[in-house]
Amino acid sequence: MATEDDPAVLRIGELARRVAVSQDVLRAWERRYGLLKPARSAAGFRLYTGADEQRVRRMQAHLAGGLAAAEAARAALDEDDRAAAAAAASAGEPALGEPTEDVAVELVGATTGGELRRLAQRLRRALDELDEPAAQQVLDRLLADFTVETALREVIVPYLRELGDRWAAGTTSVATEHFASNLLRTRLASLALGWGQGRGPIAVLACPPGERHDLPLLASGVLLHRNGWRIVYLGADTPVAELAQTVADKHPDTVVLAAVTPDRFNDCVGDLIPLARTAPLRLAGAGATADVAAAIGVTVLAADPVTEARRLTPGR
Ligand code: B12
Repeated sequence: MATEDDPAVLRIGELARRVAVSQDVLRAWERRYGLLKPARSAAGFRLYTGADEQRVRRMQAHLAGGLAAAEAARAALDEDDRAAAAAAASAGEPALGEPTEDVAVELVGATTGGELRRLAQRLRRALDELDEPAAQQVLDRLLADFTVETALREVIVPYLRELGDRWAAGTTSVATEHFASNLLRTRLASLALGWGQGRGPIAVLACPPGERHDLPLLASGVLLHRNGWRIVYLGADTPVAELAQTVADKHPDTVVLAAVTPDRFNDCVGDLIPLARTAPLRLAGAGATADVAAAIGVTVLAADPVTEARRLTPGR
């Protein structure tokens, strides 16, 4: 925590001079985007650290690279989160999502990696206990302190995978799995409000017939919208003819079809081949194997939703 006596600590005037950004703009970036969270002196003055200065410089670099202010701030904050998580990992902390003792979690809680791990464990416990208010509280905190990208990659996706493993091993109930996936789905859907707005490229997102796992697709939509895309979301179990009609109506810049098993794609490969000739179709999810993609004549988004949302976005 920065204190006024520390010679490395900066007041707002000094920070503004160093980065050549006005004090008003620095305060606006703090208020609007949470880019800075300065400590306060006894007299209430904002106190900044070298890390704050670096974050402002990264935001400026992203602005210079053409990102809108909100996206530039998010990118700068995300880089901070990742650097802190990497530092925590190289300091020997256990992987995120691993169940750990509360005491150990408290000891590393001062670091960003420790904070993420503590939130992951609290989320797991709340969901296991079917405790909706506690789970929402953890998610509130997670989304206030970290970007959606970090929350998804470091906490929510690892949790879902671990939940699936426990379900397959018979060590968690179907009730817990349904409760958890419905709660997370509702929360992700709330981040999707308004994702059809804007002037960006259009993405149509769907799962093939019979596929009900739409959580990663929903997450991808949220991330794509944060990168400037407009989303047309058809979601789970979409008939190919309906998808084709939507493509004809909306003229999307990309169409992503996601499934957990290749069978879902194989079952409709005959309908997907003609669609792939007229639409910018891509496959995603664990079911999007190289074989199935080759049979349809399309490419695969093989990485995680955070990485693929960035790769798909023009100019990123
Ligand atoms: C939640 C859940 C459900 C929920 C889905 C709710 C919803 N609306 O999505 C419900 C209850 C409906 C469900 C049902 C079933 N499920 Co289920 N489910 C899960 C669970 C726990 C989480 C799924 C999830 O969201 N994962 C998070 C994603 C992000 O992780 P991921 O799939 O590993 O994806 C990675 C990449 O592939 C990529 N990716 C994935 N999708 C996309 C999309 C885009 C656009 C991009 C860019 C990237 C990307 O990013 C991820 C990170 O790298 C998984 C466990 C697991 N390991 O995932 C089981 C799991 C997928 N389910 C499984 C099974 C067996 C079923 C059922 C058959 C169970 C049954 N007997 O009824 C049914 C099938 C329903 C159907 N017809 O589709 C198995 C599948 C095994 C297999 N390969 O065949 C799993 C793996 C559980 C297990 N360990 O056995 N399930």
